[in-house]
Amino acid sequence: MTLKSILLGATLSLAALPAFAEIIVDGAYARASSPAAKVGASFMVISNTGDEDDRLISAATDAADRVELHTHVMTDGVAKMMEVEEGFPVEAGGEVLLQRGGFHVMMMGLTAPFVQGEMITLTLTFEKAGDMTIMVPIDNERMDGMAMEGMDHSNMEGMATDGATMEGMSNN
Ligand SMILES: [Cu+2]
Repeated sequence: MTLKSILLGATLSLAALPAFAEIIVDGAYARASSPAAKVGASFMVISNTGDEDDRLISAATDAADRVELHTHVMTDGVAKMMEVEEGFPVEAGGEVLLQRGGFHVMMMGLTAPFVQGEMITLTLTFEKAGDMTIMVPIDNERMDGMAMEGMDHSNMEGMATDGATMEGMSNN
């Protein structure tokens, strides 16, 4: 084999390397607003350390009958949840924050109450990276993010510390 053909081979194999999306999920937790609640939501930080844009397109869990990807929109000063059918984009080298008052994984028809400290299994499906199954701790008491969901006044304290909490998260 000549040097030239070795170099050519190396170039070809480099060119053949596919772009990839490498997904990391951090700080996931799930909560329901009360023990009797039939719906719950999960929040997390999704990072893409790969070199290809990706997208969370769906999620599934056996803890609920149905799972949707939601966001909050303001309509006439009232926060409402809406399904995001195209999913959540996670660009190459970027991250997307699923947090209270914003993007979240919505679980409807909970098969059992969300008990503080227990775990649920959540499978996230990405357009490029495929399926990723994670264990998500239930933390009904967590206060971070913008607590816009519902009219739960116990969240007022959490709202007051939003800025600090979010700054802390982005420094991770
Ligand atoms: Cu929702």
